[in-house]
Amino acid sequence: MKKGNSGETEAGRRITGVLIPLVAVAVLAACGCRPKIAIVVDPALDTPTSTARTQFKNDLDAAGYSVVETVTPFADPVAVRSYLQGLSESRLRGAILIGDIPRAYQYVEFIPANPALPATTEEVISYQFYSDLDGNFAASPGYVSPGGHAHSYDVHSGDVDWEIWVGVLPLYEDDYEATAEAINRYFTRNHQFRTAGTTIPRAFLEVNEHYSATTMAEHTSILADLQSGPYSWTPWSAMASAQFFFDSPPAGLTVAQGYAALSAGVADFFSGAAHGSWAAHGQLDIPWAETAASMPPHPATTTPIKAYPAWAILE
Ligand SMILES: [Ca+2]
Repeated sequence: MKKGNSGETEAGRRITGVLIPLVAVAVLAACGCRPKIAIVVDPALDTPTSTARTQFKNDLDAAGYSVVETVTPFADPVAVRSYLQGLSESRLRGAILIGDIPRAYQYVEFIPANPALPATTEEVISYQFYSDLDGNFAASPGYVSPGGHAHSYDVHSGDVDWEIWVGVLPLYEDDYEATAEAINRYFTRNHQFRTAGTTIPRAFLEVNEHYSATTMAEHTSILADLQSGPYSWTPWSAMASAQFFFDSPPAGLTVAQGYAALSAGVADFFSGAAHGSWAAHGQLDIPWAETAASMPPHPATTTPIKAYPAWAILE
């Protein structure tokens, strides 16, 4: 029987591989050292999302996380950050902010790699304010928030790395009823995903306006990237049924074919990527994305809709 570096046998490793998850869950639960996720809930969304949230919290618990939830009318982003900082000593991994949670802002400068292009500055919403819990956010003397925000910072210093991830299920267009419906739909799908796995009945479909291939070698490289590259939608994009569309004259492929396939109802999960890049077609635009929750036919196609995807990601 072969021995590994630490001296254990192949059989030992196999047995260990079976036992460790069961033992680990029991030990982590007992010692209180499970990785922790904080859920911060806007009080106005507490009752209307309560049932779905309970399911979500149970799912996280079953996945080995410890969940701490607060339903608090935080006065400002400093109070939210202080709350998260208080949890950060106890294996806090991430925070999910639900609803109208106070937002901090940062004044940032974008310096292009191309020296011929000018730097641009902008005041942006800062969820980094909650991800970096031990760094310093400050306003320099004389700094005035361009948007008139009370908590806006132009200096970020110290340990600027992020300690936790932050997820946001925001208040949508100041409409609490629509937001609650959307959040409940999300948690329902999340539960389906966790319990039924990643199976989808038809296919994953991606239309990507960023890329275009001029040779078959380029086509093959782009396709491989979309299937399993850093920006791919694995595991769905790696399935044999996945379909990808980008402009590739050597392969006779166009983005228009992709939108037609979407309208023809081939997909359960659609990803459309356009970004507003200078190279984009502009076939995926904001008005269409704004109404994509109901997945209307794309204006570029006249094909009658046979079925809509269950999920759509537009970027
Ligand atoms: Ca940090």
